[in-house]
Amino acid sequence: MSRQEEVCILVPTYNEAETITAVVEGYRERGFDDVLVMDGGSTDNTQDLAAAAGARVREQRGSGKGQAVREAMEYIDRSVVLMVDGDSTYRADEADRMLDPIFTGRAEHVIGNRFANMQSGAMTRLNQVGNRIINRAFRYIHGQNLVDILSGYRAFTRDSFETLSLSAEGFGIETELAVECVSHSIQVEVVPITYEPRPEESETNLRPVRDGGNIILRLYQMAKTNNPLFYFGSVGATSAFVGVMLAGYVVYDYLVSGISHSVLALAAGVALLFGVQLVMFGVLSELIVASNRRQTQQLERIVDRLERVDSDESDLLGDGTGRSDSGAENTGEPEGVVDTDAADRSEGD
Ligand SMILES: Nc1nc2c(ncn2[C@@H]2O[C@H](COP(=O)(O)OP(=O)(O)OP(=O)(O)O)[C@@H](O)[C@H]2O)c(=O)[nH]1
Ligand SMILES: [Mg+2]
Repeated sequence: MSRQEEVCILVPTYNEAETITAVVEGYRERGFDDVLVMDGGSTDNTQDLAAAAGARVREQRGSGKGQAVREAMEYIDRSVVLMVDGDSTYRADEADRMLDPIFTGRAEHVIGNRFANMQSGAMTRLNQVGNRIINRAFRYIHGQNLVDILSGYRAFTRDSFETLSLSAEGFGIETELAVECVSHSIQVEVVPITYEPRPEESETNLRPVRDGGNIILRLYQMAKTNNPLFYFGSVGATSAFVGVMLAGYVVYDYLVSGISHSVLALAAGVALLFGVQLVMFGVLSELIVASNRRQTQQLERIVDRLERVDSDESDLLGDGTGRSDSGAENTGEPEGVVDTDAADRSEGD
C-alpha cells in the first residue's frame, strides 16, 4: 500500500472559494486520493469548487474550526490524517516532510513550524508577536517547546487523535491539540515548513485580539490538569503578594505616623492566608497529577504489551486462516509503518 493510500487530507474551510481548488488539486496531483473538505457552511461556492476539484465535501453541524476537525473524524477511516488550511498558505509539496516522522515511527503528531520559512506578508506583525507570546506561555506552563503550537499544518495518526480530549470550537483547537499531546505523552515532532501569504482576494477568518485572548485563556485553563502548581500557584502567589504589600503599608504607617488601619490589616491577613493556601493546594494537586500520570503511563505500557502479545498470537495462528482480512485493522498499521519507512527513506533523503 502506498503512503498516500493511508492518508486522509483534512481541509477545514469557511469561505475559501479563492483558493480551495488549488489546495485540493495540489494534494490530488501528488497522489493523495482522499481529500476531505470539512466546510463550516460557506456562503461562497467553496463546497462546489472543492467537490469539482475531487474532494469529499461534508458540512459541519456546529460552528468553528475546532468543531469541524472533531466532526471530521466521523468521516475518516484512514490511519493517518494530514490537516491543512484551505487558504493556500501551506504547501502540498511539503506533505512528505510532514508525514515522514509518522511513517518512520518517530512521532504520532507532527507540527509544521511556520517560522522556519515565513514568506514576507504571510503573518502580520501583531500576529507574530501574539504567536511568540503564546508559544512562550505554552513552553512555560506546559513544559515543552513545540515552537509553533498554532500552526494549522499538522499530521497525526488517527489512533493518537482519538486518545485526546478535545472540546475547542474555534481557533483554540491547535492549542488544545498541543496541550493534550503533552498531557497524554504523545510523541510530537516539529518540522520546518514554508508559510505563504494568503492571496490578496482571500479573507482571513481570524480576529487576532479576540482569538488570541481566547487562546491564552484556554492555555491557562488547561494548566489545571497539566500544571496545577502554576494554575493555583499563580493566583495564590498574586494574592499573597498583595497581602504582603498591604501588611507592609499597615506596619509602615503605624510605625511612622502612629495610624492604625484595622480594616486594611484584616484584608492583608485574608489575602495572605488565601494566597498561601492556594499555593499549598497547587503543590498537593501537582503531586496527585504526577502520580496519576505515572499510573496512566504504566497502563499504556501494559496495553501496548497486551496488543503485542495479541498480534504475535494472531501471527502464529494467522497464516492460512484468513487472518489478514480480520486482523489487518488491528495489526496492519505498525507493519505498514515499518515497511513504508524503509521504502521512503531510500527514496526521500
Ligand atoms: N469548517 C470550518 N473551517 C473554518 C472555520 N473558520 C475558519 N475555518 C478554516 O480554518 C482554516 C484556518 O483559518 P484562517 O482564517 O486561515 O486562520 P489563520 O490561518 O489563523 O489566519 P490567516 O493568517 O488569516 O490565514 C481556513 O481553512 C479556514 O477556512 C469554521 O468555522 N469552520
Ligand atoms: Mg490561514
